[in-house]
Amino acid sequence: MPMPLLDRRRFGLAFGATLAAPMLAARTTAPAHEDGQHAILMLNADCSDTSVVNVFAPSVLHIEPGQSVTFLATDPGHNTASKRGMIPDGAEPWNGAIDEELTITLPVPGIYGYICLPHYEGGMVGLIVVGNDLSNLAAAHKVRHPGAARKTFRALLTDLEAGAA
Ligand SMILES: [Cu+2]
Repeated sequence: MPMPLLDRRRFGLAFGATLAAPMLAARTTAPAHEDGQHAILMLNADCSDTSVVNVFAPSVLHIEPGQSVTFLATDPGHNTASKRGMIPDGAEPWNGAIDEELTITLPVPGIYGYICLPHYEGGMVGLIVVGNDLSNLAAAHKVRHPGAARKTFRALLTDLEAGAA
């Protein structure tokens, strides 16, 4: 039976209010904040498609060199770690603890691939692009991954190359 209009509207409002912040952050290209601060949410489900579980939002984030990104432990059970071979030469790798709210600063331009260790095989991975520099794209493409991470990284890198992310 369809929901009465009023109830549906009320549900929609409540739903929208609860998810307003994650929805904003889930856009693939977040605008640079005035203070140069960015956030990536570590989520148990994608807010735009809850059938997609364990995601970073946004999965691709563009920032300027020297800006910072904070990984927020919005949902429990996740971490963030840079993926070897998927960060630019001379860049510092990172490896956060589970549920750690980790802030990293990225002065070196290029593509940074990172993973959530518990959900790596499930495809919980993401990219940060610093200074719109795609010069390590080919190198990033060559890195091997288990399970769904292979498909997810390939899709993210292909979109990036095509200018779609
Ligand atoms: Cu995870």
